[in-house]
Amino acid sequence: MANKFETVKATKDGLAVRAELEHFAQIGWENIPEEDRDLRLKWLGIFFRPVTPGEFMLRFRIPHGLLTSQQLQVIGDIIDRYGDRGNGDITTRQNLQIRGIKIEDIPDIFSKLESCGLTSVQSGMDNVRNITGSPVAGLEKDELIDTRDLVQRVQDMITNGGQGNPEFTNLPRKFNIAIEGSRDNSVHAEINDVAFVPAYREGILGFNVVVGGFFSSRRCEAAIPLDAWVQPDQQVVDLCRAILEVYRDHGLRANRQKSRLMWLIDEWGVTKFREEVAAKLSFPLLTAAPKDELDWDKRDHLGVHPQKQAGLNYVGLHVPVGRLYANDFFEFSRLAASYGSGEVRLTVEQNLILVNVPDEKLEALLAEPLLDKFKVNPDNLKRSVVSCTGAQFCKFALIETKNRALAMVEALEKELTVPSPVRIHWTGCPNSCGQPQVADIGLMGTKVRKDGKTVDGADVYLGGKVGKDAHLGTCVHKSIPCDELQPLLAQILIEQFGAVRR
Ligand code: SRM
Ligand code: SF4
Repeated sequence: MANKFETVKATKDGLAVRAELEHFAQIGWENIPEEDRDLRLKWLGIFFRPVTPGEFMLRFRIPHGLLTSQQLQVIGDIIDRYGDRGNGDITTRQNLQIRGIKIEDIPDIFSKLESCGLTSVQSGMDNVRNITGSPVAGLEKDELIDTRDLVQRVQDMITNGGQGNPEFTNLPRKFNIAIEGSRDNSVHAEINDVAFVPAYREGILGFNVVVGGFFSSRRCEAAIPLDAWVQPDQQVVDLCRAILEVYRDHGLRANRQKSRLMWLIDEWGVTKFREEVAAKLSFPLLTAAPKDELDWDKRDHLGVHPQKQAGLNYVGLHVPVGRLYANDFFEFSRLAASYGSGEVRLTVEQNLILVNVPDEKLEALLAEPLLDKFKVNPDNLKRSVVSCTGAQFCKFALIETKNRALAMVEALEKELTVPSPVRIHWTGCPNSCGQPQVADIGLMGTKVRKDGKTVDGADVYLGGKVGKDAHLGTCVHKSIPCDELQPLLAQILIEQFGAVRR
């Protein structure tokens, strides 16, 4: 028996609402048929927010997290019209979401986005999410493969160059792809449905492929080897297409809790899955290289770093919990254009990197007032805090996250000196958008009974390892009331991360 979402998709493809946008803009959000408003609009990246009805969220696709100064200006202009209600978040998939959006403005917004090469198509529901890559691709001398072009080509295949592609708008569930070209696993390959990691096979540099990684409230799994190696060219695009076709045509659809790719791999076994995928390719799918080249620990890319291009630098700026306002977009746009090459990069840690800054402009850049807010060298706890959206805008949230995450690290920093960065990830519910399982300390929102009342609480995850030999952390403390978290976190920081009391 098909679940509700399958029926919605079978009745009318999600992309079909594009033809109705002008009409929706005229009738207003209250009068849009519910299935279109709450579900199908997500195929265009337009998310109805029950927490702020009438103020939609727009989720872009920013492949590889690459943005231009012009695009930042356009995004700032879009949210500026909503005053205090407009803001933007850098997401844990190196992407941007903006808020406050009125449905009547969507036709105008979409034409503005198109004019600067941005799209939000197929960014929600049963589609492939933003495709991630190393945020310093093309900039560092130790890079193995510059994946920027590949990521764009995979996105173009999936979205038909941003125009929308009905071939891949009815997957059984969401789908995550990452292509790593660096040595530090900056993309968290292990938590993607498909990830490409650099590997030499018989002296040729290409990618080993891992499949089936995902988080959900029901189950969390790290990706497993497909036992496949591909060249860093059209083979990557073709393999993504083949995997998506197999998943689309054979993925499990009856139970939405069991429809991510790993459930199909479980049912078939990875050998059969591989055979079905290989059968769709026009080239022989080679077995994996014996080892991959992920041999660094993960970096946070904050601070000033010389690029491989002599005399140029990238400058990583810390964006507390990824939150930006219109003026921040304008300012980043200005800094990127006047100090760099007009390009910025987003990271899965929800930060932003200015690139191609000449040595002689560094001093003036570092003296810019904006860098008081977005620091190049924040304290060790603050610099590594990541948070999902939480209760401010997300109806699934069991707790507020972003403000709480910042307040907590500020309180802990007053209490402790921490010798090196500790990655603390907050997520407002078991959907795990804030990836607590990859953190040094992960906090997952929950509700807890305390003194006869229901209060905000968190489950505490420890042991997540990222970069080389990545593995997922596990829940070690359950249902801690949020007002009891600070002493517990302080104790963990002292015992496991070398913190000392001030
Ligand atoms: Fe997520 C659903 C926000 C990354 C697992 N996620 C949602 C929704 C759309 C729910 C909703 O409609 O309210 C959230 C939107 C709230 C809002 O208003 O912002 C939401 N997810 C986010 C973001 C914005 C968190 C952030 O603050 O950075 C991230 C956007 C990524 C992007 O740019 O596309 C985000 N979500 C993730 C990740 C992390 C990742 O991809 O590395 C995960 C876990 C990895 C995974 O998917 O395997 C994740 N989100 C989920 C799930 C659980 C999926 C499942 O298979 O059950 C849901 C719920 C669902 O899909 O039914 C969900
Ligand atoms: Fe919302 Fe839960 Fe995802 Fe946080 S983890 S954004 S609360 S769905």
